[in-house]
Amino acid sequence: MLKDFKDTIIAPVTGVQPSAVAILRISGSQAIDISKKVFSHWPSEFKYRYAYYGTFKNSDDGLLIAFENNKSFTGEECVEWQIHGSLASIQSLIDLSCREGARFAKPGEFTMRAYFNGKIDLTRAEAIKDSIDAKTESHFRLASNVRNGKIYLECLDIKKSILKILAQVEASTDFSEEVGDLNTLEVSEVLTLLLKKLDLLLNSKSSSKLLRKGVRIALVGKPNAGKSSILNMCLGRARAIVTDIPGTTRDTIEESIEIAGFPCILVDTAGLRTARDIVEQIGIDKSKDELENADIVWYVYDASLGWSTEDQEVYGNITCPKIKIANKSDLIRLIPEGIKISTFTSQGHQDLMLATKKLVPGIDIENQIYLNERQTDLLEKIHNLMINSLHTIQNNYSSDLLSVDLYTVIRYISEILGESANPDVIQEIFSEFCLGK
Ligand SMILES: Nc1nc2c(ncn2[C@@H]2O[C@H](COP(=O)(O)OP(=O)(O)OP(=O)(O)O)[C@@H](O)[C@H]2O)c(=O)[nH]1
Ligand SMILES: [Mg+2]
Repeated sequence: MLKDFKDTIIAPVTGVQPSAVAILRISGSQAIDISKKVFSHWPSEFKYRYAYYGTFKNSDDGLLIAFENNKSFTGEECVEWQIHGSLASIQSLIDLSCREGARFAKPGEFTMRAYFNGKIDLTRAEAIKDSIDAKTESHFRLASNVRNGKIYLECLDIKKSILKILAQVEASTDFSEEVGDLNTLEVSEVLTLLLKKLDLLLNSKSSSKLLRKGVRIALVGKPNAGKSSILNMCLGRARAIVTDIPGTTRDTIEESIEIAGFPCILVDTAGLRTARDIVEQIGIDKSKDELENADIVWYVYDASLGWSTEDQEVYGNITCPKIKIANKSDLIRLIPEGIKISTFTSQGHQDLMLATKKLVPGIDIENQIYLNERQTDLLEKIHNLMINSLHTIQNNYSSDLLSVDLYTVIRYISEILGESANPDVIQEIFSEFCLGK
């Protein structure tokens, strides 16, 4: 899916300004010409991928590095200017470049060009965004694996094997006298192996989903049990209001933390009781929604008051993985039910983390593949078609049926890789990128 881009585009590729240094990237057929006009020390013996120090036309000074199209990120001539990261310097150089014929780049436009210019396939383009969005190191490393071609290579492998089967099917139909009948045993062995490969890929789908959306942990319990105090203890700061008045928290509060390499969202909720007013009722309804939507529930009770029938009623109805937390354990001697916590002394904090880790699926950085929803969806369709194909071959049904299914598999693989993806899908993917990427 190659495309010829006429415009030369420019944007800062570094983040929040002001900063010590900013990098402006200019990409397209005029990148060098425009750079020559704004950089006053253009070297007489210019070389690509060499850093040159000099002054820019807006009187800033910095470095310039140019990349030829087969070595650049975008697959076009590309020049990067490292300048002072002041808004004024950045804006004036962008204005100067636009006057010389460049245009300000749209979000994701550099990566989109890299994709259309055949530098990367769609899975690697998506992984660039995932790498930028990653909130934990393990998420970043999994996204990097995809960026380095893990899904791309797996898909190419599957595609190659399917094309081979299709060639055999066609040869056995068109030239049966020369090549003989289709070796159904061999084909079903290959299909079985491919199905195992797909199973392995799809095994990562639930942990990929959790990495993407974060593990939602709801802090639930009666008023005054110490839910907000536990939230604050886990964050290491006083995020939620804590008082001894039951019903202090009225709305849900969400904050991110990392547990076992997973981004987790801790959700503090309003204490469960018969509401005293409409505001509290809305808060309690939200707490009940959180109970439904959570991946894990931390059920908190006041250990000094003991485990009540109301606690048991709510706790017993929680269907997702749950942890019983006996808070205020500094107030009692007896070992209560659940994990003993005191937010006053931080006792039990580590135990809580360890117990939660056990409920979060482990991450195997080497073997796991980070899949997004688009890829998962297509891989599942491929998986179903392969099961059909295996069924067709094992029951000696018409080889036309086999061809139709396997050609559809090829089409779906091409969609995963972006070789034949719908333009609207492509547009949507790149529109979610940040500016300068
Ligand atoms: N002794 C003792 N008191 C605690 C502990 N944790 C919290 N408290 C106290 O218990 C009271 C209630 O704490 P919160 O964290 O506001 O309780 P909550 O469950 O969020 O209450 P609501 O928002 O009303 O649902 C406050 O006075 C806290 O200081 C603890 O570990 N030990
Ligand atoms: Mg509270």
